[in-house]
Amino acid sequence: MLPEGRPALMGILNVTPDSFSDGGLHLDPLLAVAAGRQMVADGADLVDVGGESTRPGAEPVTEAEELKRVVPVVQALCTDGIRVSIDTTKPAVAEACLAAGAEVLNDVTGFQNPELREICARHGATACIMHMQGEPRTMQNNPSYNDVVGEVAAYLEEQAQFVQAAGVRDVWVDPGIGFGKTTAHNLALLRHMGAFTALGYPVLIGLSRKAFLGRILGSEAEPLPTSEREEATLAANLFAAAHGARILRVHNVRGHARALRAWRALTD
Ligand code: HH2
Repeated sequence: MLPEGRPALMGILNVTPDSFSDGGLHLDPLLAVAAGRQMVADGADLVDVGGESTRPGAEPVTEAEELKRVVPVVQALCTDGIRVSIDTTKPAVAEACLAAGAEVLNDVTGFQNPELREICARHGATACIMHMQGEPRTMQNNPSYNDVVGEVAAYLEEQAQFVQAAGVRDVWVDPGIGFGKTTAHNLALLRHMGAFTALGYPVLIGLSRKAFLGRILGSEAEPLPTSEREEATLAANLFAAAHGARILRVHNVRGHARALRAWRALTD
């Protein structure tokens, strides 16, 4: 399902009031569906629907609330023939969305929950395994590693084996930019993308508008705000593409589709 010669673009569609960049924009299901369709018109290969923010400090939402937010949106997009990924950690949400036609299960907790592995296998879905240190509420308090690249790669390799042992055939891996990582950790992960591509699974990178870009542009104490991180996002994503990322998870699909067209003209 992944294109050759360029990374796939995964459009971010958060049906939440509090996501760090698009929070509140798509809480109305009609607006969410329209935004998903627009992403595809702009060049998205698939749309990642999420109903719970995982930004640092985010409060968890109930299963009932998350189901209410995402299922109608996933149903409508799948009915349109749009490829959908569901960004959830809850088995009931995964089950409902994969039953509605979503093709990818994106779990920021890395499929540590065996129930998610079983659901993903039963639906023949792709598992997107992400690395996170800690949990969203506290993960940015004091992230620490001896060898961030080695530890993240070892974790992804081990989780990929668990997921495959449960019967999942298609696996993507994601180092989890910004999930329990300092600016230096994020930069090390991107600089050493080869450690992740070497695992043999398509690598997804989700860095769009994240705080480390604001800190590079501003300072650690005064990061540039989310709305000022678009050019840095494009630069970092083109770097990731050049180093083998197969899927880029982005807010601004149109800008990335255009940038990738120019990039491809040079790399073809
Ligand atoms: N980042 C976010 C959410 N889900 N999934 C994967 N696989 N990789 C990521 O890097 C990733 C992810 C956080 O970004 P966003 O969805 O824009 O914000 P929020 O969590 O506040 O809804």
